[in-house]
Amino acid sequence: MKRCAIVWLLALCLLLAGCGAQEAQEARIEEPPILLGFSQLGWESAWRLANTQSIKSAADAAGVTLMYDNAEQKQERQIKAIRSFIAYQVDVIAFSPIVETGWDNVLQEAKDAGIPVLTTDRMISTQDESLYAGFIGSDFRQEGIAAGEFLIEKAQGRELNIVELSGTLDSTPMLHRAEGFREAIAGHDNLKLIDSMSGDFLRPKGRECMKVLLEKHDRIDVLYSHNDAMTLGAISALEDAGLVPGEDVIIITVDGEQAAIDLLKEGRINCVVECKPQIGETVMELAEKLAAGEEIPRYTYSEERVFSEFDDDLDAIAPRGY
Ligand code: GYE
Repeated sequence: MKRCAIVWLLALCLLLAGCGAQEAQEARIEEPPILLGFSQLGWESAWRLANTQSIKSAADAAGVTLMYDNAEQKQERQIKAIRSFIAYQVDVIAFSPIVETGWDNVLQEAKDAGIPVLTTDRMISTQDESLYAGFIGSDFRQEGIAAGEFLIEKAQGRELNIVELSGTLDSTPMLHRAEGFREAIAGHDNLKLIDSMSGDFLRPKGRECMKVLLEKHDRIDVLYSHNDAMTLGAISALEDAGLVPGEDVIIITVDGEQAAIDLLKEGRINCVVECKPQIGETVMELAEKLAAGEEIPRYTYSEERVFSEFDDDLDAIAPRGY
């Protein structure tokens, strides 16, 4: 039986036993904290660390008991964590799916156990939409569009060769940031996407991929990178090759870590598309609703902005906190 139904039943018994409204009210106040099982996908970037921090501190502030597991970039470990949350009969399961596919079996088990599921930060792809209650995170397609729109303005019709460093294959940010960018630059024949490699959202891989791309292509004018960690790696590879990032190669990145904003101010990055990791508070609000048996919106998106060399108030950007 659901926790909240037990509490109401208790209150009803007290009333029937002749207790007054005050005692019933007290029984309600003593409702135990909700138990939220949260599976984080890994440690790959400063964005991810800030996201974990946001979830943990929001749980504390909301009085939510958190069962937390970090899957260290392994889907099997996320599945294992979700199974243990089911075994513990948590009130709600939230998880940030490393990739979009492969969740149906374990989510069916959660559904059979009557535990609602919220996907945070990334989405899943399934034929059975009843396997999760909702999603909270960023609109990655919009982020890709914003990156493309910056480039159109920056290019001013010039012919430019673009390379893309994409995130983890089959992950929502990788798929949608790629899609939005292509959608935005479609029809702009001066903008040529000449290559794309996955750097798995990791800084060392960003550096390695950029080296390979520089060896492979005579002329690279633009780097569009799906996250700041890979961008930082790529920038060191460009500098090793004697190129000036921000001048010789236009750099467009996504996330908005402090390190990227600092490079934007120095002119070594041209555009930073913001992606907010601080979604903890909203995750708790949605989890509380789900635990109470209430409906939640199917999609809840963060509001985000773009920082670029076209802004005249770069010094006014508040410390990013990640
Ligand atoms: O952009 C990247 C992280 O899923 C939005 O994952 C997140 C992405 C973020 O590793 O830095």
